[in-house]
Amino acid sequence: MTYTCIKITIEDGIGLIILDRPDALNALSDTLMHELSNAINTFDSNPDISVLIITGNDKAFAAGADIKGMVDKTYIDAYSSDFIGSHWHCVSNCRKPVIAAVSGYAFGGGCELAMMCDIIIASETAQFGQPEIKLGIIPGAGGTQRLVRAIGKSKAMEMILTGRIMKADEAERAGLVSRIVSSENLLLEAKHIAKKIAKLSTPSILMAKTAVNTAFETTLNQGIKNERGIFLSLFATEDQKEGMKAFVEKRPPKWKNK
Ligand code: DAK
Repeated sequence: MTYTCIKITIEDGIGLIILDRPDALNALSDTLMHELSNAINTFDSNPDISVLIITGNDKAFAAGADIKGMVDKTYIDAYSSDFIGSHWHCVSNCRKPVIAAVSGYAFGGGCELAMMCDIIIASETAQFGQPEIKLGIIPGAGGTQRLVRAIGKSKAMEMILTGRIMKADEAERAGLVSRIVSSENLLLEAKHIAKKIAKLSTPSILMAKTAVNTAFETTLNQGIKNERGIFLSLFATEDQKEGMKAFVEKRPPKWKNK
């Protein structure tokens, strides 16, 4: 597939996706979302890639879904087309860890896209918001659910009901982002984290992601049972033997990803 709204590169086991519609503040058009979905699926099935990073530019991660592409849609257009298609779930369906590196606006679908990622790193210029209410709609890609889980009901309700924007420092305090770095270092830091993950044993990384995500889907008891099953299954891997042996022998492990 030829990409016109994103750019991709592969480096050191990291698949980097840059949202690239700067004139529209990276508004998430249908084309962009289809390209993003294609790139994520391609990276997810590439054995040479361990971690994905999604980023935008200094001004915008993404200012939301493309309002100009939605303005004239009728209910029946939306219902009978691929409007709420699987391309909007591409990040949540990705088995490998995905890091969002956010500078500037992450509004509406842009904020939702960041929240679909596993880790959000923000620059000090990042701003998060779900301003859909000001357009006469509500968030449509998980915002009403993921924001509550990330920052709690009161803050999420205030943001969703009023369209209030949250700056990077508040987002960090509220737990939406894992850390804030300078704009110049944003991608560097995201790559640094990605490389740390990429160096570890792939089966345990994939299973850790699955186990953590179960916390959003089930009860504490069920989640702990699920964790126990995954934990025990890792004792069937060669990498568990190697990881523990390497510790005992005081040397770095040589992962086989098996
Ligand atoms: N869509 C389309 N174009 C956008 C855009 C957007 N969301 N945001 C900005 N742009 C365009 C502007 O129209 C402008 O284009 P030109 O006029 O130059 O042609 C250009 O980007 C620069 O924007 P501004 O001139 O407005 O720049 P400012 O710095 O003055 O303001 C701003 C930046 C981010 C505060 C402002 O642009 C703004 O308020 N943008 C809209 C933010 C917003 O309301 N976002 C939520 C959109 S609704 C779905 C899942 C999810 C969604 C939908 C469906 N399915 C699963 C089907 C999500 C919906 C949304 O995200």
